Amino acid sequence: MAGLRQPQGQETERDLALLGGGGELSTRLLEGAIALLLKLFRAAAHGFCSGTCTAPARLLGQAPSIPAPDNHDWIAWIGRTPDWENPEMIRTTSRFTIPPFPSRSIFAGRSLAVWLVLIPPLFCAQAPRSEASPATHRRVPIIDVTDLYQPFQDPGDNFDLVTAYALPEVDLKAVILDANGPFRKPVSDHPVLHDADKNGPRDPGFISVLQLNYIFNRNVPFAAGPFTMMKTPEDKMLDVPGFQQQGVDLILKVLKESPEPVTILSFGSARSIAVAYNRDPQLFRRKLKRILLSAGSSSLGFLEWNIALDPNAAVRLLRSHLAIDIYPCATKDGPFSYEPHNSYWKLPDLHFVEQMQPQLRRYLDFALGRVCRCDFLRAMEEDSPEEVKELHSHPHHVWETALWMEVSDRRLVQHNDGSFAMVAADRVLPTDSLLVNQLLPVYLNVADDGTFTFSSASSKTNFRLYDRGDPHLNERALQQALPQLYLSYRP
Ligand SMILES: [Ca+2]
Repeated sequence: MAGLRQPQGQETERDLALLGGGGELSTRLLEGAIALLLKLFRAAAHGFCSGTCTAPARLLGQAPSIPAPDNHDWIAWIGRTPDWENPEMIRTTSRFTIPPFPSRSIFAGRSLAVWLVLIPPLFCAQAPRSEASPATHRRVPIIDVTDLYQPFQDPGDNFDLVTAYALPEVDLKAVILDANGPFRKPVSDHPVLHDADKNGPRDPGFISVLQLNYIFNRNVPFAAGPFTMMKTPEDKMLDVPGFQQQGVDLILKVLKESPEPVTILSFGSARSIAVAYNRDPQLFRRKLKRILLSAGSSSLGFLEWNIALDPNAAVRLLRSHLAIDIYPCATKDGPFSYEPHNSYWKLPDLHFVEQMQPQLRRYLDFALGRVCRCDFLRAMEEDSPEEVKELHSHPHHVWETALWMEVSDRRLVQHNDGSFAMVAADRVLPTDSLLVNQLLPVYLNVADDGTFTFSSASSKTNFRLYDRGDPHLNERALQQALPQLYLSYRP
């Protein structure tokens, strides 16, 4: 998809002349000119200026700062948003990027009449509105570490990986499958989580990754991490079978080869990340942007799942000086409870899956239905049996959404019609209300068992803590906004 995108600002006068070719002032042109003037008027009425604009923020109680559009974002900013998720639209709309309008230098030497002829057709083009997509398309390189299995242990992991592929803001460099030996067995014998799972056997989710590479026409590298726990926080795990070292090696390879720092998102145990760090801490200092860690509890008294999977891994990272954003999954009351600083929320059902792009729908149904087919790629071309739909009526537990909002620089907003959405930061409207969804600097103290406490930081710290304000409002908003996001995904 990246190959289809043209660098911004590359369009020339010639392109504009071509768009205006013929110079015929048709009804469409007049409509376009009127629409342009109306939009400019509206933009001015909303306080559009050369610096920043301040929007009301009813729910948050503080005024967000919305950057004014840069030179290339005019069309997007006033409501004609190219759909970056649709290659056809990228091909079509990328021509409409315009030079600074109309700066003194460009305006000089052109008559107003020329601009009136050239510009209206830009606004007549019927680009679909996609307020959620970003105006720019510089993508954030990420590594996704997930304890995704085939068949699932938590179907949320199979579900969540779609977002790593589909979000236009991220560039998925690798998938690391965090596999834990006890859960590969028919009945797990994990030393702490031993009663939790009788639904095995299973293996790392290679099939899910292959299916998504197939659906998205990608070749995202993937590998499994070690199946066993770290013996100490400093363990480099050089003694585990080579196959299980591939996940660690892949993290190091991506960091080495990336020209810019990479963000790592961790949705299972942090073992592969911690081991990779133990092997090459200097590389992490140079090439890691941040770790977004979905693990732990926001209040003491509960040993959360992702920490319990490998406490030494959590201890290693949380005693390092790496930049880490913590998204606690649980609270003292367990994994399905609500506090301002934990990330859990619940979808009442998955019926929206039925409206998703067909291959993505089949991918999810394949996972949810624990389908076991040799032709697992061809299965993406065939609709699932009707009985799988039954599974869509079950509630669905989610812990991952806030991390994706952060890495894609989206905001959770309520529009003035009452609806909720996750929108790109530069698409927040002056009339939108921002919901609390932020990271607070904290000091963090981790115990040897991986549990941690935190306190507000007044000086430099490498940790930030997730804060969602009212967790029930957050849940209500995400129950609407996440299905919408999934429905927007186009391979
Ligand atoms: Ca997980």
